[in-house]
Amino acid sequence: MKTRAAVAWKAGAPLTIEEVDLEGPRDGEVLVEVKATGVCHTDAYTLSGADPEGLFPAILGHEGAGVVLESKVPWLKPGDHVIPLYTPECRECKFCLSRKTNLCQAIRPTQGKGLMPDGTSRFSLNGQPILHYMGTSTFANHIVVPGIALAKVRPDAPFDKVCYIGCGVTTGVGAVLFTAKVEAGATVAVFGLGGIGLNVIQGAKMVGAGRIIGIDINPAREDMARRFGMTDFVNPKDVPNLVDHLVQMTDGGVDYSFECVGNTTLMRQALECTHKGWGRSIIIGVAPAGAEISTRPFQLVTGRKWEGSAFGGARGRTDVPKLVDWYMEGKLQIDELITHKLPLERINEAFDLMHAGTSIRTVIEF
Ligand code: NAD
Ligand code: AHE
Ligand code: ZN
Repeated sequence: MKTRAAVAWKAGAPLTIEEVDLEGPRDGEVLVEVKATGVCHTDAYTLSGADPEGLFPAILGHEGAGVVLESKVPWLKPGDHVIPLYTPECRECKFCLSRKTNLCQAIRPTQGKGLMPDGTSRFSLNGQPILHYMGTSTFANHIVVPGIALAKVRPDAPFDKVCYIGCGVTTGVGAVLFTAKVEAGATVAVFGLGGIGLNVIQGAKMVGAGRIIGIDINPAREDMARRFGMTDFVNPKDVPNLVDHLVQMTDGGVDYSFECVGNTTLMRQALECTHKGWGRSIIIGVAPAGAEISTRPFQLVTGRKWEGSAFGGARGRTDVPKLVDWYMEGKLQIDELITHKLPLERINEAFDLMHAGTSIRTVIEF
């Protein structure tokens, strides 16, 4: 079939809207009509050329929601509403069976090469293959994805809101609930108050954190963050030493910190502002190719822990439908974070709004 898609031809170049060819689903695969997709900073990161796995030409996008049109797996049927999962859940691999991680590896090698599990692409244009991205490619109106990479969600949930659960909401809220398991009363610092950081704040509020400190160089982020539960705001530009400032504010350091920017200097500061003996710092931000983190090992010897979180530690097919329910029950706020909506033809503006710090999330509706 033909479908409309925004194609990334090379690093740093604007996306162009093309009518591409899409082959139908093979065994274990599903054809989905994408109804809406968010634009996450990770799409911008890959488009910039900083992603070692960034291959071109490709159809980016990994924060979508849509409807099944054709299914070659028994657990999905046409008409089902789904959220594509860049972290699938096969429930059979060593990783899924371990119960220690959400990082299902069933299709990870081909996914990282922009290919379906059989090593081929379903997208092409004039006979030239176009690569998939993160196994999802939600900047296309129709996609073929492995059935293990789809969460079935309730049919009354609005696509233009729950698409954000496909990455940002789950990543932020999940990092608090599933990765860190923050307890009520804890002091939390959130570095970066964008589409991910605000969801970390939302998660921290949900679990009853006592104090939630937000850190961002964009002062415009303060209002929204306070509405989501931030109790204190720090602009690093206003303090001589960010770590000292945070440690003094919190009588020795925070219990948990979350880095939601992808900046290795901030990652170090996020670790070093945690409390001696028990502080835990969770890296969420994605750093450019070749970047490395450093600290004095003494920071770890003295009881701090440095960790990371992908997709909020969520098991997609199991946990994503629950987050959709929480949104529908009014337990999760999403609407306020979707600051802009655009048609696919204007998708490049979504990246401009993100880089200018004007948007939290832009959602593209097909
Ligand atoms: P965003 O652009 O919406 O937000 C980034 C925020 O960081 C902005 O508010 C910006 O002002 C702030 N910022 C930038 N530099 C800063 C600095 N030096 N100090 C303090 N604040 C600073 O991006 P996003 O969509 O929220 O994504 C954030 C990061 O998380 C990205 O690196 C993205 O790739 C990554 N990410 C990771 C996962 C995961 O599973 N680990 C999932 C989604 C996104
Ligand atoms: N391709 C990059 C890594 C990118 C990365 O860390 N991705 C996150 C999700 S970001 C969503 O917005 C992730 O889930 N990582 C785990 C995985 O298996 O990719 C690189 O550096 O190579
Ligand atoms: Zn993302």
